[in-house]
Amino acid sequence: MEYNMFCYQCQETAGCTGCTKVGVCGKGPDVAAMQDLLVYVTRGLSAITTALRAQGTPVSGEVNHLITLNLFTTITNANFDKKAIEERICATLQTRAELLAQVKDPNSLPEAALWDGEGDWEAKAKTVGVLSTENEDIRSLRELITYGLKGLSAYSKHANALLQDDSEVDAFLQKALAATLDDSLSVDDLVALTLETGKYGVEGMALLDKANTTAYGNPEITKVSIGVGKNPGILVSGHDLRDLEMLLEQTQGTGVDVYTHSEMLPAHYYPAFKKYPNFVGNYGNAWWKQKEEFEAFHGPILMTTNCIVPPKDSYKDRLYTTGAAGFPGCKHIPGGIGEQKDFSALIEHAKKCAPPTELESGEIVGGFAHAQVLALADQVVEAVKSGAIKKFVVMAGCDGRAKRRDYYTEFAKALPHDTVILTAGCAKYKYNKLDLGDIGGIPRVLDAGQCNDSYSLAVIALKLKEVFGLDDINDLPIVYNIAWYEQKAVIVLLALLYLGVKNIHLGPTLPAFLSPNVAKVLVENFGIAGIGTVEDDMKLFFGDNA
Ligand code: SF4
Ligand code: SF3
Repeated sequence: MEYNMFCYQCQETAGCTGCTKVGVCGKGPDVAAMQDLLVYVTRGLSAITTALRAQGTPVSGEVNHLITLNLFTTITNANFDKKAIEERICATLQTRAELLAQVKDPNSLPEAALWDGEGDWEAKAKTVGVLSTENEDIRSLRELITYGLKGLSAYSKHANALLQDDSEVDAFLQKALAATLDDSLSVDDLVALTLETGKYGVEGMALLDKANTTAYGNPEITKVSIGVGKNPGILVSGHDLRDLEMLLEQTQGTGVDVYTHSEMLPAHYYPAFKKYPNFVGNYGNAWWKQKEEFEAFHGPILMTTNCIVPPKDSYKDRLYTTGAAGFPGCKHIPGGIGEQKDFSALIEHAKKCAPPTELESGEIVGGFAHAQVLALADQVVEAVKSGAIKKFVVMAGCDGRAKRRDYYTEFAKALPHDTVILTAGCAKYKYNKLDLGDIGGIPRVLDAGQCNDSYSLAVIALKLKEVFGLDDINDLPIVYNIAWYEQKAVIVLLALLYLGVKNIHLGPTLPAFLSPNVAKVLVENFGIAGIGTVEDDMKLFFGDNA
């Protein structure tokens, strides 16, 4: 059967099987085709860079950055701009041609490394998308690896923006991406590569953690206002802290305030951002509430990365993109790694806008990344030893539109009072405004930061394992009930599997890209499971204590 498109990379994929007419996210078949083609040429370029490294020829940082930015561009809700994606394909083909000339044995390269860009791109895209791999298990593993690498590339890109690189992570990312073209690899080979992807997921997150904390200090306990001030404002969303920093610098003394939305909330936890008097607070909730919240904000909005919801006409002229993000008809602010971006257009725009309409008032508390939690380690360990805290529940990940996600709010409410939620990512908006109280001064929701900061949760778990003298991370009083939506959650999942974490519950639905056999491998080896009703899951996790 001929489909208009085929994409099943996110949790909201149509019918839990695949978007075939148009994306539930709003991605049209033309954009989906160019994303498929961009992934294809990037796989080809990665085969070339991998061959170059094998023959001892170094690969430049610029090429590594091009590859990570390409993958990041194809993450769910990052870029809907066909023209921008076509430009990235052109740049990739050009770089590829230059590097191909240096490969000693080009005959060993796959077709993706040799395709010269001639002919009808849409027709070509139809032959290289997800369904071009016929065996469903190989396809499933190739896509699982690719989505993990997309998540990894997002983390690398944010570290690169802060001038930090890890050439080993880049080399692995490209080797693994090239391996998704290799027909000689078996299911077992690809399962091993999936776990290795998790290993580099940990490395990539560690790199970003180092980049963020070196540049902005260690996140610390912070109360963040969720109300509004009287000045016009600029709302910043996505995950890129460097963009936020440049915007804060440029708005000083202009009378324009800056607010965070969704995944930018954790920026308030960093000491370096506290010095800006116009950095007012967080406005609204998770990404999928954009339509009503962006309308009510009145001022310009800067999308630094995913998640963009296709904007309503009422505020489309106020929506700006930068970096990997893009939307046709919205102004894109240019600027590469190490370059100053010019946000004066947003600032002038903001001056003509009304101040935001207040949606909420009060404060939320966060800043429990690893350094802050480890500073409280004595208190936490004492609470565990005394039985005041019986369990930690990792509820990190993504939020989304699906009604089924109300489960997470109800689950948080139903948790026994001697449990503490560890979170990161926009999943937190399902319960971070509930009054869940504290245990001896330790809040019952400990927010480590963005999805990027899930690394902190691993560091905290490993530290507790050491403090309690345990051999197995699974002997800790920690359960995992993770909500996923897009590909950054995939790399977090693979990273946790690599660290040996078992029995992770993943919801609200299991990924459509897991074939029955691949799902079976994950269930049998790692105890991965979905979610049930709140009542059943309470019994499952807490038994008689529920
Ligand atoms: Fe569908 Fe998700 Fe792909 Fe969008 S990203 S087309 S919603 S599977
Ligand atoms: Fe959210 Fe898109 Fe995944 Fe960064 S903003 S967690 S969904």
